[in-house]
Amino acid sequence: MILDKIIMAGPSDDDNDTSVVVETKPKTKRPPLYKVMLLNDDYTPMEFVVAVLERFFNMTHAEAFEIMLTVHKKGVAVVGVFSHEIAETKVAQVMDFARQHQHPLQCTMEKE
Ligand code: TYC
Repeated sequence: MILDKIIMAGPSDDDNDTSVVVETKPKTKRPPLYKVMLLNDDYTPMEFVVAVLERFFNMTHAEAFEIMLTVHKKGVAVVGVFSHEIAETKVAQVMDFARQHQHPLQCTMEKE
């Protein structure tokens, strides 16, 4: 915690000063975080989604398979939480990779 000492001096600085210690919040704000989500569809092969999660989200095969099944059953799942810039990069990488393979897989981001 930062302590700011404010000296309230009288007009003539005649040694009747009043000192007030004011506590101020440190104003270092953490950057906002963004959830990256994968959406289900009826056409993207399960193994392709698993490969995406392994390649771009550094998951093991078992982790990737589990998250893929969650998306398949529930329609959507958070696959990672990142800074705005990293989240944007992940979304672009997934969307490019899906487009290259002509799969309709959708990846989006949303502020946490
Ligand atoms: N529902 C797809 C299928 O049955 C699999 C799938 C899972 C697709 C997750 C997209 O994000 C997804 N082939």
